[in-house]
Amino acid sequence: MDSTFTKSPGWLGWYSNPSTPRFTLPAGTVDAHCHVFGPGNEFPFAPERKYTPCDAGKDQLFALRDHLGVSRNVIVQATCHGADNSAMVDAVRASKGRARGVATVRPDISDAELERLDAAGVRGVRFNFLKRLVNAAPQEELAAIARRIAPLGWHVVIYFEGQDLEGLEGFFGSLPTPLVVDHMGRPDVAKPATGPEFGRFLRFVENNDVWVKVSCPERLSISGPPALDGEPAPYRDVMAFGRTVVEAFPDRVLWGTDWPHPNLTHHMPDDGLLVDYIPHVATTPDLQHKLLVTNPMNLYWPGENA
Ligand code: 0GY
Repeated sequence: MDSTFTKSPGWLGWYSNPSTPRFTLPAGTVDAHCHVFGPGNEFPFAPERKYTPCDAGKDQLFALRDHLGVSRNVIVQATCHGADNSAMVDAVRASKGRARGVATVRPDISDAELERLDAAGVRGVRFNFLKRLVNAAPQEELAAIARRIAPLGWHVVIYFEGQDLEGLEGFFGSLPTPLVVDHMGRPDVAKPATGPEFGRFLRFVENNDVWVKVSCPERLSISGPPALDGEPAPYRDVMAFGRTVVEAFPDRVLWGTDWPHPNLTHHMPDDGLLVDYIPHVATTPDLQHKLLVTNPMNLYWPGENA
């Protein structure tokens, strides 16, 4: 049952009956980008939120994890919860070591609270540059947060759109932590993966301590997930971007579902199909293992066996 909150008009709920993937995920696979929403009557959405989602709690996330054959999750604080990390932390704790978290924090957060988040399993903070999701925070404020979290060995997750990289890359390069880019920096897939805009992104990754999530084909795609001749051809206009990144930076790529897929307006992806997309961008067992297991383990569970 949904909480007492009223969902944003046109809100699409997550796919309730995902297919069983044809692609078998390697043992130890990490879904390195997903969220929890509420449930709102237990973990209220933040007053400053830009959207009100459906409920999508930890039990539903863990059921999807098990259905897809995923072992672990990285749960990224969603903007609808602002800087109240309670729902995310509750889910990470409930996972019994099978999830890590990425938080949203304000610069006045206490050392004790940072330590509490660290002990719970948080390993990063997210800086969001999408105006439809957050009011822009001053860069000095973000830099101050990065300086606070660097000694904990955390990283900064950055979410921006492709055309904005030019204005932001100097700031990103000045941050003292590793960076993790959401959704390949949101390229405009109407432009070629070999073109100058994506070229700038690839140079940025090459020249900095950057990891890249080759996630969200469903969000970036213009063609969508049509079935051709009865065969799924998942998000083919995004494939060249993902494959380019995986092949150029095989040791610094991550994959995630982005469940429960906030703010999609045209279609809600079948999460099983998102798994079937993976071998189109990571085309060999070796690349798949790095993308799905080795790399996220190195970043989020260093020293642990998958
Ligand atoms: C994503 C993408 C989006 C939303 C959020 O925290 C969020 O609200 O991340 C988006 O609307 O593009 O990564 O889930």
